[in-house]
Amino acid sequence: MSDCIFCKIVDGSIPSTKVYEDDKILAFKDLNPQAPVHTLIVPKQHICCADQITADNCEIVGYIFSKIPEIAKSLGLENGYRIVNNCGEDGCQSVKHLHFHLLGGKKLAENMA
Ligand code: D5M
Repeated sequence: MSDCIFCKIVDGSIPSTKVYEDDKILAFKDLNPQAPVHTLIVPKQHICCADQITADNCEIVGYIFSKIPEIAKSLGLENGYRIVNNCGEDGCQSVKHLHFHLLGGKKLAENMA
């Protein structure tokens, strides 16, 4: 999508600090980190949000989760981490391209809401 900033990060027209990339997904450092390690993991294909995951496009979600242990290990998150997805208005999703926050590097707060 031409006006999507994460599509632009995927195509390289907006710079990012990449931590993992393959033909299907990209992981890069969040611009506004909420923890010592804060990485975003996105599918290269544009899916707007978790609410738009269907039987036809859900394979990429399993693929992302299959790569998270490797990405987490590369970031030194041996002691655990949190994966967060914000969806839609009430979920405070600010970038309308499906992404998973990978947070860690400290004991995270218990309160999720
Ligand atoms: O999270 C969207 C996240 O995306 C938020 O934590 C900031 C981050 N962000 C926004 N623009 C950039 C760029 N250009 N590089 C890296 N990180 C970025 P949400 O779940 O939608 O609230």
